[in-house]
Amino acid sequence: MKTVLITGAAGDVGTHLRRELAGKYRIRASDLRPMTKVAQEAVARADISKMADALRITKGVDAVVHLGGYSVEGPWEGIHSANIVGCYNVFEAARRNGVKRILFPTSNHAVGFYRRDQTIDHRVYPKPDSRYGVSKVFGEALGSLYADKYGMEVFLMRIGNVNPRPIDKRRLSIWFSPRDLAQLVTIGIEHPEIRFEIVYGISGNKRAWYDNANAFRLGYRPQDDSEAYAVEVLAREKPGDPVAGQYQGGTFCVVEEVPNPAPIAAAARSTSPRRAGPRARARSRPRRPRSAAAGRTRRRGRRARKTR
Ligand code: 15L
Repeated sequence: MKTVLITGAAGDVGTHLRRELAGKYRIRASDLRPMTKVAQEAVARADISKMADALRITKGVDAVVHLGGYSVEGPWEGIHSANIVGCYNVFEAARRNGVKRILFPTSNHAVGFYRRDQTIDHRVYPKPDSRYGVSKVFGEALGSLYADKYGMEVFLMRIGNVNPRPIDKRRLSIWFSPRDLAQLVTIGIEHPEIRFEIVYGISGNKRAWYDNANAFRLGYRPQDDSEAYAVEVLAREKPGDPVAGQYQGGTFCVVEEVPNPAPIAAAARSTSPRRAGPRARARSRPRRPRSAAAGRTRRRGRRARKTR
């Protein structure tokens, strides 16, 4: 049985994945936060922004599923420490420990500034919608480097929204059920011919904005489709920001911060505005337009720049 390290294992996606993969792999679940054990797994507390921790947890595993990091838009300091430094540490530690296979769940927000009337595939160039999206593009680039230069086997999944059910209209297009997530991750771990692949982490949604041909080529056969929930989801939908509504990334395209449901403690500890001094607090606060009119003008400018 293969030993698989899952970083960020205490988060939502990690928890779904550990449940789905229990019994199939020897799981080493790692996070900075405490977590409740699922079945027979081993738990390894670690702060991936520290190389020593990254080296310790990647020792002796067959594959890494690197979920750990800041999972939404937020202050740069937190994203930098978790998703830039932390991501580098995990790739580099895996390389030094001779781990060949690494699965990196990147995000729909790496390409969130594509319009909703476009269908995109794995060959499009990145159009991140946030600092968070930029950090995911960094992880994709790192994966490419480690595949080409060090011969690592890298499987990048641009994840939509993992949830037992789709939660709103945007998520009808990017919904990813836990069992489809487990199927795609299993392909990433087991497929004999992975060198460097980009796939979309979504279910077989009729409303998908992605041409997921590369995942299908590798054998992915999603079992779920958000359409089964469309009537009930659309009945609940309220009108939202018109700019956000044009782009695949939705609200990430227009806001400076999304509440982080599970900030990794490293980011929170080293960068929390509440704990920092007044100057750091001012630096880390998202800049807001001074008036509604100024906000409209800025947004219009942004729109003009982004529409290529
Ligand atoms: C993501 O990349 C986030 O990690 C997740 O929290 C959701 O916000 C998701 O995207 C989404 O777009 O719904």
